[in-house]
Amino acid sequence: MNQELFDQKNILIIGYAMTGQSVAEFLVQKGANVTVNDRGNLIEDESVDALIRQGVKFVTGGHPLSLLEQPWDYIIKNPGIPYSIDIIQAAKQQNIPIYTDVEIASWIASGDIIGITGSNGKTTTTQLIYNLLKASDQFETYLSGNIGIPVLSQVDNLNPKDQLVMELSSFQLEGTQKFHPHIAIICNIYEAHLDYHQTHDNYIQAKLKITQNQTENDYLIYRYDQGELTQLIKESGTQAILIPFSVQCIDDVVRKTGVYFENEAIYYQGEYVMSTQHIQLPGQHNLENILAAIAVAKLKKLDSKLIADVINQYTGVAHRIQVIERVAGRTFVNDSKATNITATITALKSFKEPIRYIGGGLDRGNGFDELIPYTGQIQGAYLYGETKHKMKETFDKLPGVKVRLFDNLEQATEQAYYDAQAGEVILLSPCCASWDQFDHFEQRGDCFVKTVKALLKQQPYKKEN
Ligand code: UMA
Repeated sequence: MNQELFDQKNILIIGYAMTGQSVAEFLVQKGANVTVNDRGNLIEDESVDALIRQGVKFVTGGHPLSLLEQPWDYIIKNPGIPYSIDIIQAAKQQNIPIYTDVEIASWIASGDIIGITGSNGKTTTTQLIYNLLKASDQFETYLSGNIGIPVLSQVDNLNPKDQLVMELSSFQLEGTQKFHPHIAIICNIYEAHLDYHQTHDNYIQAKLKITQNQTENDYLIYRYDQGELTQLIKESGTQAILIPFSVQCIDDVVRKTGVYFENEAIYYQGEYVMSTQHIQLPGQHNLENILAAIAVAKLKKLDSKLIADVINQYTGVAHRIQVIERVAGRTFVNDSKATNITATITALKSFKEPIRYIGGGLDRGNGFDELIPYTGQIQGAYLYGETKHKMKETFDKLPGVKVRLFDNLEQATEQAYYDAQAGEVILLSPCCASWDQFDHFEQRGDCFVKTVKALLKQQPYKKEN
């Protein structure tokens, strides 16, 4: 490792939380002089005391511009903080380099980086790739990134033959300069995170950074069925070998170079890999995630039998169209990770049964009418959070859908629980970020699961219902 990148360097970490903590712990080990700055107070965080004992300084409760009067070698920014905040803008003007943990990791990581991005499905795809590679005895495999494991907590473990599987958000990719995955995957691109990136084009450019440093010895796996993405990849000038995946558009290009679904089976460059008969994940979107993961497994020369075993065993990611209970003919589904319209459309498309829909959350300024074509099965809408009135405007346009408003998720879940009939799906797929009432979507999903389980205990359904 290039110790001189860190040793005795003056480094300012902006934004603590999981990422900032891992960056501070990493840098302390490498001999850097570290200061952490967060707008929060970090009072109850035990990790702060441990780092203070190791010489890390903390400036909390805001982002004073006076911090920039010190001679920083560079800043490492938490991906959750937008580039638009004053201190980042001021640092840019002073030409202080600003990096993310993903960029730092790419300077020093041994082994192959497999980077996965996309608007939806990237967590499932990342998990599948990790499970597949982990099942092989050819190399060690590590998991990291947006999935909830900061990458700098992993890089010191890596040897040259190892595989580092990284879920990458647009927040993490924006601002990368040297980041260079050997295999990159773009699951799909839809409109998302406009509040962070300001324009759709900025968002797309951030996503495409995943391939900016790839060479003709690297691979880019991407969704072929999405014409816009195929076009963007052509225009990006990527040097990587292209591997398209496709469920719908099976042509000569895909058959020769890609991975695809045909006749209830999955094929890789013309070779049969597995039947789809025993796959447990629901929906076409999951089939696409599986195709992308199989492309990686095949590039890593995994045996088709092993691939089929791993894929067939997999039942899904927590909080992502996750069936949490099937009771008295009712199916309770936690899709708390659906923080945007496309993700909720995907959830609505995954079921054929009538749906009790629970949604709402942080208001990012968008409307919800794009949901309308996918709402045919919705019997009742149980809305809460900042967006409940805006969502009501959309659901009021649907004949026969009873719309009710609540103060919080518990109340909305309770009413949906009482109204649900046998044969129905009770779906939390909020279509909004959680931050108006929760710290993160996991907390929101846990709240839903807890409420459902408590109701099942206290007010079990009568047999005849
Ligand atoms: N903060 C400031 N100033 C600001 C804004 C925030 O100081 O103006 C501080 C907050 O007080 C907080 C920290 O910055 O202390 C940000 O907290 P966080 O929870 O966002 O950060 P982490 O725990 O480090 O989580 C981040 C990712 N969060 C985001 O990108 C918003 C996690 O992705 C990721 O798992 C983790 O790093 C490890 O890599 C979460 C996410 O929601 C799951 N990602 C978005 C998504 O998937 O849509 C992109």
